Amino acid sequence: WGALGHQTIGFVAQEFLAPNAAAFVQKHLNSTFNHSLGTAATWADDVKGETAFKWSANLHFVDAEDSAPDSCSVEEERDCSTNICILAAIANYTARVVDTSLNSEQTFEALAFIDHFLGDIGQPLHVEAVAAGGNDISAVCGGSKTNLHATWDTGMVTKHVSLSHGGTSQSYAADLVQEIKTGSFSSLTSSWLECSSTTETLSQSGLQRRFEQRSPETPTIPRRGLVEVSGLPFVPSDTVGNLGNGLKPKQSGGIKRDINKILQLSKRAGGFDDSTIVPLECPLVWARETNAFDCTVVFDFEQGQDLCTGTYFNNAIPVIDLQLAKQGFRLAAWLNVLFDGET
Ligand code: DCM
Ligand code: DCM
Ligand code: DCM
Ligand code: ZN
Ligand code: ZN
Repeated sequence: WGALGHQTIGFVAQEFLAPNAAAFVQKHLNSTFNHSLGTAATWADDVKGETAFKWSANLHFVDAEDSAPDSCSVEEERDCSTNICILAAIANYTARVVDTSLNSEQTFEALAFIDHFLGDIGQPLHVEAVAAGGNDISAVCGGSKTNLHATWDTGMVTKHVSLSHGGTSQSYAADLVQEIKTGSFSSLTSSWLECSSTTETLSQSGLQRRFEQRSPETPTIPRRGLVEVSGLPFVPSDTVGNLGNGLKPKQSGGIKRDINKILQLSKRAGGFDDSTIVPLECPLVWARETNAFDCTVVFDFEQGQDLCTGTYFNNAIPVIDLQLAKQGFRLAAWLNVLFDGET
């Protein structure tokens, strides 16, 4: 999501915090963020372009290697084997936000990342590999040329909020909160919290499905798997470029530079390629629910069609309302479980 979507999610969450969670937020989000999950929700996007936080850029999504729009699925082993994805990021920062051995800056980062990633995991194109989450599919929104991903992150949200919800994240959040408390969403909230354990691991849950091993005689490098390069530690395959096409590393001219790049990236990845991150059940449950929209509304359009009007827009808006309200409510519930022991 863009800033408007993320802030809306944060402002929705702010309305449902239990006392200890509210106090934790008040304490760890300083006045720069108005002590609010709404204002702090964009911090993760604001820093991801900075050198010091480059390692976090790929934590905003999971490239689910399904066959959308024909077949939708998210699998932890297939899609997040490096732990460099939003599923593992939520597990990581959920453990860190309650780790009292961390300093106040680290605790702030953990809270701000949770604030942001519980939003992004509700955006259908943040849980989809096709065309880099739709970034490589051109689209038209309101007469302007853009791409499918940006149309979902910002284009449709901006138009919808300006047409129907007062034009700001605060006014949109207030409308969604109303729907949650007494309107059309009130009958759904208990189902939204069906998964709400912050500690239940994926392996405990029984949701994990072993991915079939590829036959050894056709060794292809999975897009998001791990490959071994001439005795170096395992590195993410998407940093290796075309090394997988039967080329021995020494036959490749640019290999020395590539390896330096890989080593730098590995270092910057901080704890994220670390096997100490234990996948949780709930992020996968949420991601699968979100990813299902990639097999319904998301890709249902013709080349050149304006997506920010007519049938496509009318079908997408209920999904956007639902996903923003639901992830805001889940964000509050997640913090309530962590700090108040309840949802
Ligand atoms: N803190 C907290 N709860 C946590 C982690 C940290 O209340 N789960 C607080 C304690 C400190 C501040 O954050 O006031 C930063 O910790 P420190 O003083 O150790 O840097
Ligand atoms: N993104 C995604 N899936 C990808 C690549 C990117 O969801 N495979 C997201 C991250 C940003 C947006 O798309 O929200 C634009 O990405 P970037 O800034 O990396 O081009
Ligand atoms: N980091 C993180 N999660 C972890 C480990 C580290 O977010 N599980 C962050 C903290 C630092 C950066 O990664 O900003 C590098 O951390 P370190 O110096 O501990 O590798
Ligand atoms: Zn995005
Ligand atoms: Zn993001």
